[in-house]
Amino acid sequence: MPAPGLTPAVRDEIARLGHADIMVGIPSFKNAATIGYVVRAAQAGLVQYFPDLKPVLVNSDAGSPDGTGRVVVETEPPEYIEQILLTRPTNKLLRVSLTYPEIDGVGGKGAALRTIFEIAAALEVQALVVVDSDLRSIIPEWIELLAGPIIKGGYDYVAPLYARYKYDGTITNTVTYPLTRALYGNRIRQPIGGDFGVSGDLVKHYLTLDDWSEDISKFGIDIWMTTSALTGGFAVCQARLGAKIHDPKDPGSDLGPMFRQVVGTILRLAATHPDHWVGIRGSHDIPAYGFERIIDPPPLEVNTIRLLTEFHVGSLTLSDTWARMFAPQNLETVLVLAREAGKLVDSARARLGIAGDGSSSTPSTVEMADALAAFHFPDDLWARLIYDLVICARSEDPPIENLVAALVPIYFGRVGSFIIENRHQTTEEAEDRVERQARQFELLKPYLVGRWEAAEAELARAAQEAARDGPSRAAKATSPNETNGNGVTPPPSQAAKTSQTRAATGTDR
Ligand SMILES: Nc1nc2c(ncn2[C@@H]2O[C@H](COP(=O)(O)OP(=O)(O)O)[C@@H](O)[C@H]2O)c(=O)[nH]1
Ligand SMILES: [Mg+2]
Repeated sequence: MPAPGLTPAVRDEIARLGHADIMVGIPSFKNAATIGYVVRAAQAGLVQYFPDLKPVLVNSDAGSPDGTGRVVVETEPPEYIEQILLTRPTNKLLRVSLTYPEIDGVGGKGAALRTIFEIAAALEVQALVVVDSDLRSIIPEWIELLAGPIIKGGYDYVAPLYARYKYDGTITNTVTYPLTRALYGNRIRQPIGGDFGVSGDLVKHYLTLDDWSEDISKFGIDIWMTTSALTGGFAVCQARLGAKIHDPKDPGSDLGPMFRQVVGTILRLAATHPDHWVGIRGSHDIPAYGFERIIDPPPLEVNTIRLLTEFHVGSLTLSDTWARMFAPQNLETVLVLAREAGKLVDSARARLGIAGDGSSSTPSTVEMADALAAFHFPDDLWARLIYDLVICARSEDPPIENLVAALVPIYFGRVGSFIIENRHQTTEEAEDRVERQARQFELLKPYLVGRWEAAEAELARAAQEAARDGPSRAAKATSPNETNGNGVTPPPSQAAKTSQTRAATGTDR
């Protein structure tokens, strides 16, 4: 990636800090209420577990108006930690809060992390630990769990392993885990967990990559970090952190943008790295570091009727866009499922006495899921749809972000089905279903590779023909608009409709 043009303030901080062995980086945006605890836990972890290393803590803030940065520099200092833990580290811990520069006018978690990478590289750290600023469940040991494998074990990338409630982490469970596993052959259970350990070498590798995008500057950053570690050939492991408890997301507005940024990024990366996945079949376990944890994650409620309603309504406005995205037989099955979802929602509403004007109280997750029990969105269909989108991502036209936006209602249908299927299951049993779906992605990998190779062969054939017939034909023959790379001729001007897709689900990534 190109140098982001660090601000003079950031350069001054780098000069002041000079060098460090280990760094904790914390991105933030309006987290004044929670970041103090995260800073104290991180300080305690650095002091307690790495007393002989030179530590630094950097908060990369969006210029939050709620005083997040002030909380970071005013919360109890490292001396307080030394007192309560009765330790005397060799080096004094320095801490900084700064406002990160946007990247090409775009701010977000990814832009915050890029500044953190720049600082970590300039300070020549051995290990960088990144943790979110809204964490409630972080304890000092997390710093050891995320940095230990790098400093003691020679790993470059440490992904988190959390205990999560069965309905939590749906972007992870439905897309990033199974797709990362099937594409690259690595079973990284939380590829977008948000809390990571990164070696100094990998930080420098990140800074050399030149594929930064708007999505990566936002919530695409996590899957970009994980995928870039894999495609760069770095040594990856996982760390058992226990439960992840953090700020819940606003169901109506927050998850749709995150889904688009994360899924857009994973698809774009797949399309630009075929050499890293076309030849891979099956998958293997990734070593896990840290002692086992037995934790019951806090439950959460999900409005399943709303999920299936979104799926059905999406089919009414987006079917033309879907026709550009999916192989014909997959499209047909999705449309049948969406109709079925609509009918089941109508009868469930009647059975549960839910008024259309929202005046009635919302039934529980189990009540809704019981009323919708006949709905089932098969694993293999979901895998094929995601694979169809990998094929679409080969082309810039239509932009993959429009197609991913049009995928959101189908994702809601898939999540609704998962909740219905697991309504009476334990979290462990639901986990078996996540595994079953991931195996389905692996089983269908030949479908993806077959379509990919056919599209490549078509491109090569067109290029050959064009070379033979002259330049004017060349432009026509290779235009991705013709077939969208997936063999489906698109009707005109459908992209605009994708903006109608609205985000609404009750689950977190
Ligand atoms: N600097 C910065 N940090 C952000 C921004 N958006 C989110 N973050 C941080 O990224 C982390 C993860 O964000 P969060 O909203 O908790 O996402 P989730 O945990 O994945 O649901 C938190 O530490 C946020 O403060 C942003 O626009 N700028
Ligand atoms: Mg969070």
